[in-house]
Amino acid sequence: MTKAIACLALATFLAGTAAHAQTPAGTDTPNGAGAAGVDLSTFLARHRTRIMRADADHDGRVSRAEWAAWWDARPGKGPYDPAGRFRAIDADGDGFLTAEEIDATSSKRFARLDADHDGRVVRAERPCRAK
Ligand SMILES: [Ca+2]
Ligand SMILES: [Ca+2]
Repeated sequence: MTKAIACLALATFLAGTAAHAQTPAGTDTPNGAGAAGVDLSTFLARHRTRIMRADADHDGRVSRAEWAAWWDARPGKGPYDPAGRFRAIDADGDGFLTAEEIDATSSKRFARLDADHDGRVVRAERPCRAK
């Protein structure tokens, strides 16, 4: 179950970056979707940038209301469970997502995905693409 949710979240994330890069799905790209994989700093920066797009008032953190409004405006594109995703990232439970909290969550995910611990996550290590 946990893996399925992570898989969905990752698929959503990858779909977002693929669309952003304007490359066809499944094409190897220099920005990390291909065989070379992504390193931790790229992975963190990408997640942080993506989540911080919801920061409507540009105060450097994403409130629960900003998060909800962001995904409400994009039906079908958000995480499987936006409210649950918010709670998962909001480590101190103050109702705001900070860059530090986003990075901490992304670091844990990176560590889980990096099966051979070489510091890069390659396509074969991504749960939805390993078949
Ligand atoms: Ca904000
Ligand atoms: Ca917080």
